[in-house]
Amino acid sequence: METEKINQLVIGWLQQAREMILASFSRKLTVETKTSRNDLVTELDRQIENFLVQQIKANFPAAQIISEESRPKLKKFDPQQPLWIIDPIDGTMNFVKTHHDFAIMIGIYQQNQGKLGYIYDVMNDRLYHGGPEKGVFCNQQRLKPPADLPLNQGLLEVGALTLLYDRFHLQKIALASNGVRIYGSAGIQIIRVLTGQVIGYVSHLKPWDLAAGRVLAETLGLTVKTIDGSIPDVLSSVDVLVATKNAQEDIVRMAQAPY
Ligand code: 2AM
Ligand code: CA
Ligand code: CA
Ligand code: CA
Repeated sequence: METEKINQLVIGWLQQAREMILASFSRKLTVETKTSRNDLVTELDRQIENFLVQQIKANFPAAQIISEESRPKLKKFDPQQPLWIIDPIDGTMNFVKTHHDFAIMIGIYQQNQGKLGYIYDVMNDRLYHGGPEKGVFCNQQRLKPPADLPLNQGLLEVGALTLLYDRFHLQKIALASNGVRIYGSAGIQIIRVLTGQVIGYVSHLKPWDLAAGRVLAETLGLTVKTIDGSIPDVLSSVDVLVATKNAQEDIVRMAQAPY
């Protein structure tokens, strides 16, 4: 199926998923913990995931699917076939506590190359979407590549735990920026890099946290690198940096400094 037809289908599913989320605010939700008291899953994470997986399977029988709440095994994928990577609600803690600053994310890859990415900022009704064939859009508006500013000329988004535990000198790196911001959703934080509001985002991410944003960031000429400056594997959990090229060089250099 051609890219634009896939795109129209996915946008329609995401709009339906948003309606499910808005409708859920009028009832009490089931919330469970996973690995720790701060690692949550709600009935909506599962409902959105099931809905998207059903739609993909019905329309694309050859699709391989990785989605967070199905606890996927990450070894068995054929790079020749399309791979859909889903985070049904990114920022579940924000969803539960604030009803704001969470996203639905889908990344579509083939031969380890990103084809299409979707980050839906649900509460602001802003869908960031696109890929190398068509460019990157916020709803209907095309995004321009952000200015290539260095670390000391912009704000930096980070993962809270990565900063609090001071992994790879992140506190020093954050102090070298114009200031640190922590929105608590990888998707929302990557959007802020895409739009040039911040110069980078650094965190430890799982494949579904990065898949969508990676396609969009690379399409806009931003870099997506591990903290030691190498290219992240699509199926690995990594310390990763989505940033302008200049900020990426600054951050990797500081992260590699000896203790
Ligand atoms: P999630 O809500 O989809 O789990 C919060 O800092 C960001 O880190 C969110 O994007 C969140 O995605 C992600 N994250 C990944 N693993 C996490 C964990 N064990 N606990 C909390 N957030 C996690
Ligand atoms: Ca989660
Ligand atoms: Ca996530
Ligand atoms: Ca999630």
